[in-house]
Amino acid sequence: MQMNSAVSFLIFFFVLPLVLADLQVGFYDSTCPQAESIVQQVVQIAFSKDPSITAAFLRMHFHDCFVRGCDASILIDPTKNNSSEKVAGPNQTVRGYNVIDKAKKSLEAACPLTVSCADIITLATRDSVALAGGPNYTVPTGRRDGLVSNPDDVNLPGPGISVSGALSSFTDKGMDINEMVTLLGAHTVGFAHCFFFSDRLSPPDPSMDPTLFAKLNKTCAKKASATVFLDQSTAFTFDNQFYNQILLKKGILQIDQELALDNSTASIVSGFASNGLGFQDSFAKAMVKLGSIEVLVGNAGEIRKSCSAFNKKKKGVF
Ligand code: HEM
Ligand SMILES: *[C@@H]1O[C@H](CO)[C@@H](O)[C@H](O)[C@H]1NC(C)=O
Ligand SMILES: *[C@@H]1O[C@H](CO)[C@@H](O)[C@H](O)[C@H]1NC(C)=O
Ligand SMILES: *[C@@H]1O[C@H](CO)[C@@H](O)[C@H](O)[C@H]1NC(C)=O
Ligand SMILES: *[C@@H]1O[C@H](CO)[C@@H](O)[C@H](O)[C@H]1NC(C)=O
Ligand SMILES: *[C@@H]1O[C@H](CO)[C@@H](O)[C@H](O)[C@H]1NC(C)=O
Ligand SMILES: CC(=O)N[C@H]1CO[C@H](CO)[C@@H](O)[C@@H]1O
Repeated sequence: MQMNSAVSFLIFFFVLPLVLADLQVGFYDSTCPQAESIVQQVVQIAFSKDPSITAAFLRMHFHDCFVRGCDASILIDPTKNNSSEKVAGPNQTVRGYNVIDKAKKSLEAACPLTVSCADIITLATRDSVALAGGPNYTVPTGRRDGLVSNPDDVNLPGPGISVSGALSSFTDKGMDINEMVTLLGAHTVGFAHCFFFSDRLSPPDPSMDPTLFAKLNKTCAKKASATVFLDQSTAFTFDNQFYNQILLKKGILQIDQELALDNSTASIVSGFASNGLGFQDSFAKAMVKLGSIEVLVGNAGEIRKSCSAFNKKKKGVF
């Protein structure tokens, strides 16, 4: 008897919280049943005004999850005496913050201090991908918001990285070569600024299609902050055309073009280029995996009241 109650004590107070401390589909079903539909409405309005919001969220989600895990650390504004991830070089040009803030405002009105900013990024990304013609996948929630945002933690791969260099940064996060090639398929939407690929223009990169070269050379001559579509064929549609474009030497970023040329990735690229449904299916699975990197769950971290600032510490508790 005594043994039994000791065991149930252990199960109740130790094992159970561990089980609950997992991401799960429908995490907010009882605490905030409208959570997912509130995010979806805000995203739908934003998308109808600017369909490039899909690209904004995809990049934000990637930059959040690859730095300290998916904990919304990317959303923290720097303060007068302290920096944050937003200030780091690779963050440059990440966008979509105002839409996340709008969703948070509606969620705080409906269910105060319940839905994390990390989950808002995840859900908004999912919804915007579906609106752009991509897969509409179910995604587990229950992430908590982080308490640290430090520019020194931002160590993201740059556009000139080699395939093997990129792969080591993905394997560090538990993702394999298939998942990496799949996730880079997100470059089927969105823009790139000239300063991220101008090294391919002088001297001319022989792996670039000459017509594309002429076009980029002209656009980028105007100013380094000019932008071009990452997918020159269907820039606002979430499809597999990115892979067909890089097979035609029409990749914009060096890493994108390398995926089609490198022996370790070329066959994955041609597989996705000829199988749009296969790509969508792989993408949904890889996004769920990306969204679970080093997440904070249970009682870790906090639920932020405002996504761009840590909650104020309670005073006089002790
Ligand atoms: C080796 C990995 C990667 C590198 C080196 C890389 C690099 C870049 C660069 C340089 C840009 C241009 C940014 C700009 O000019 O504003 C960009 C844009 C973008 N990236 Fe990546 N990326 C990588 C992986 C990913 C992943 C995994 C995703 C999402 C799953 C992603 C989604 C996007 C999107 C959607 C854009 C367009 C952003 C916009 O229109 O604002 N990238 N990426
Ligand atoms: C910034 O100021 C806050 C509040 O005064 C303080 O708690 C924090 O330690 C300071 N941070 C740094 C890096 O100085
Ligand atoms: C995705 O699926 C959900 C749940 O079935 C639905 O409410 C939503 O409208 C779908 N989104 C799109 C863009 O089709
Ligand atoms: C200051 O930066 C440190 C390191 O990122 C972080 O732990 C702390 O919460 C930040 N404080 C403020 C007030 O932003
Ligand atoms: C355009 O191409 C020429 C010839 O390679 C090069 O010298 C020039 O720097 C390029 N322009 C830009 C903006 O890179
Ligand atoms: C790719 O494989 C082919 C034949 O298997 C070989 O000739 C070529 O050198 C390889 N290229 C690279 C970059 O490893
Ligand atoms: C949104 C944001 O804060 N972007 C910053 C990213 O980092 C650069 C410096 O590297 C800043 O100039 C941007 O303001």
